[in-house]
Amino acid sequence: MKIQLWREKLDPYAQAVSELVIKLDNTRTEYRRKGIYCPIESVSGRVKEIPSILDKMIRKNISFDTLEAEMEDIAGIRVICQFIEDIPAAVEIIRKRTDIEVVQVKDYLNTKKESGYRSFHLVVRYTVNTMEGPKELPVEIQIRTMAMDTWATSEHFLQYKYKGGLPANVREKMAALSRATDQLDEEMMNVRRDIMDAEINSLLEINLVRDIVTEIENLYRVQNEREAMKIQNEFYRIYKLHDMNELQRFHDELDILSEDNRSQTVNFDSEPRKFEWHV
Ligand code: 0O2
Repeated sequence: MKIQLWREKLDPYAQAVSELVIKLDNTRTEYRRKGIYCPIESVSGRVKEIPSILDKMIRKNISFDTLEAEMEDIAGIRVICQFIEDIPAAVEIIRKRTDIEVVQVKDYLNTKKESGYRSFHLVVRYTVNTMEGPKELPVEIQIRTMAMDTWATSEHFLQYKYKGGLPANVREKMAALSRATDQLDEEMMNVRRDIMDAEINSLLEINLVRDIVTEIENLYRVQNEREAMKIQNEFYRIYKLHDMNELQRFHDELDILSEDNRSQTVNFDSEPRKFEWHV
């Protein structure tokens, strides 16, 4: 047997995982910046641990040399959704990407595994660029709700503890917990609309406040400090009202003033105009 260079083998998978986590996380940021509800709640990833790879190699009679072709979950991405209904939307986001090719679907969402495991898996092909050139790798993307994820994480630890298989009483407890998880997910759907509205409102506030503080900072750089302070104090006064309409009105006025100020700044022939905030 020749030497098996594990690090060399696994490094491209690590690259694929970090790239995909950043890309999918960025999609989430884009939605948030636009104040749109994102079906993806969080994204994480991992490279399968070597003992886990070894166990699977033994179990499935896979050799080191054929790992790329025969083991699809060495690189794993986990996409967490708040609600079951978000899962198809998250799948759509992934399917639409041109840098990911979906090659297989494993639907443990509608067909639960015997263990009680529920999740939607996509096996995809993704290309990383290494020093040796492009390398296409399989990546498993697991998409599930927070509740499903909690169950799977706990059950995964138990699998590690009971290597030979879970004892019957533990299996029964996990099956009962799996049913409770289904119920939680079902009931979460009843409050989905409310939670989505609340989330969108909070995003609107976050984006408005971000814009406002940026505008104030920009004005401070081109105007005198006293004027910028006046505006800042007015912003804090309005913020305390917790009134989105007022905050939006303040934002729009500030926008007009900043725009006005910018046009004065680029007009080199005219005297720079003093910026006045009328309160
Ligand atoms: P780790 O440590 O995350 O790598 P098989 O592995 O033969 O059962 P297959 O077809 O190779 O199944 O892949 P499948 O079903 O997509 O499973 C791959 C991964 O899905 C697993 O990797 C787990 O992360 C998760 N998974 C699948 N079934 C279960 C389950 O019953 N319970 C839990 N907790 N997770 C599951 P690994 O290798 O198990 O773990």
